[in-house]
Amino acid sequence: SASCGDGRKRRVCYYYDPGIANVDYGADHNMVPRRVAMAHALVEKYGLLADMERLRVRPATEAELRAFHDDAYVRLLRDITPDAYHDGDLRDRARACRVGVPDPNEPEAGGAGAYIYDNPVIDGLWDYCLRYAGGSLAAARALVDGSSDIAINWSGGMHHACRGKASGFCYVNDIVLAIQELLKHFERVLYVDIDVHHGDGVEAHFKRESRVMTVSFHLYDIDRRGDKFFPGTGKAEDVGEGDGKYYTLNVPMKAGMDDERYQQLFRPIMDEVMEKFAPDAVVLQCGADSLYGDRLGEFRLSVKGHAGCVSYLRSFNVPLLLLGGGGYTVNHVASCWCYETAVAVGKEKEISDEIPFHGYEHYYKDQGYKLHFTVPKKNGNKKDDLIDKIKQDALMNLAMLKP
Ligand code: ZL4
Ligand code: CA
Ligand code: ZN
Repeated sequence: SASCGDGRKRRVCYYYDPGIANVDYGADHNMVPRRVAMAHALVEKYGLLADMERLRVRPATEAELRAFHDDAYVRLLRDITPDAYHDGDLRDRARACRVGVPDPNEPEAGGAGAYIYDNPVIDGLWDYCLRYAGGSLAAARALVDGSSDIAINWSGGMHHACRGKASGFCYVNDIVLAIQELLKHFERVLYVDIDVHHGDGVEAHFKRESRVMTVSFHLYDIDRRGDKFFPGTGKAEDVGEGDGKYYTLNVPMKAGMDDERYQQLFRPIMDEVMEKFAPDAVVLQCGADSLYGDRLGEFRLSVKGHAGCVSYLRSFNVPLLLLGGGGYTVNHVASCWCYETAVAVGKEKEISDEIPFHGYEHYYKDQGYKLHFTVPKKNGNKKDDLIDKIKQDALMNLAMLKP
């Protein structure tokens, strides 16, 4: 089995489109696309661009989006603007697709109305969707044409978007599009999702497909007072259907997961997945809301703990697509994706813990201007019996996979 973080070099390509950094979901919204510009500024100042090929900025086309999304939804994303929303017909079409402009006179209406806060009609929405999807497609093609071993698009990873509607801050599912692109060349594609939320949109699309295996690690809590943790799916019993039965794996966890316990699950489970499924390409959604201190997530991973997943999968020497995703404490997100870029090129031991001057250094005051924030130790019982149960459930499902 694999040894962690071997020193062998990889050909890495990197996608960054500055056009995404200025997108604004709204003043109080948790999703802040500027975090990708912050990560990029760090990557640049640490000198990591010299070790990667920079992919050309290439927005997706309408036709490319239609490879997954339905026509009516693509047309809506193309036509809708904050202004156009307020007149008549478009408003109803938008609401049906779960996008909208929140009404201040109707704070958090029930039903579809509530989700409009999650998926607002923002200025430049169509352009934004084409740009982040274009990045994931370009990255996938760099693996398909064999020019790279690892391809990175931190602005992608929007795992909740569905065929005909937005969900959970995600409008276009760039992951499904990228996997479809990889399937044109690779026989089997593995999707791994370490965002704190369940990767429901990707799972739903491939749950009947045996050429794609999806594995999501996430916080699962339907028993909380008031509400479930979003999206409320992803229990261990959900294993896929038909030809795809057992090609879906869910690893539901409780709040408070730390590096040690996360890796106690991630490594043995991924060892088994890599051996049984033997993928020809791996897509890793690196949602950074599983880090300690996230505004939405409730895990306690350090940057090194999170990046341990990247180095572990990298060590298998299979073409690897790295995507972003969630991440709502922007300094933590930028630290994490910069460090993971360093892991991809094999230079994580060489980059200094001192945040360089790069224009966003003031965001790092609370972490002492260090790349690695500290995770306070938490005492109390470790509930390792729970970890064992989660691991057993996962390994039992994997045992059903034909080798
Ligand atoms: C907000 O404060 O759980 C949006 C979203 C906007 C501004 C002011 C509006 C106030 C938290 C979240 C009302 C907001 C109510 N504003 C939002 C069931 C919900 C219906 C909508 O990382 N309300 C929905 C989505 C999740 C729900 C998580 C993770 C994406 C990813 C990949 C998506 N939706 C309840 C919430 C705020 C807001 C404050 C918010 N929304 C937190 N969690 C959700 O997996 C990128
Ligand atoms: Ca996940
Ligand atoms: Zn998330």
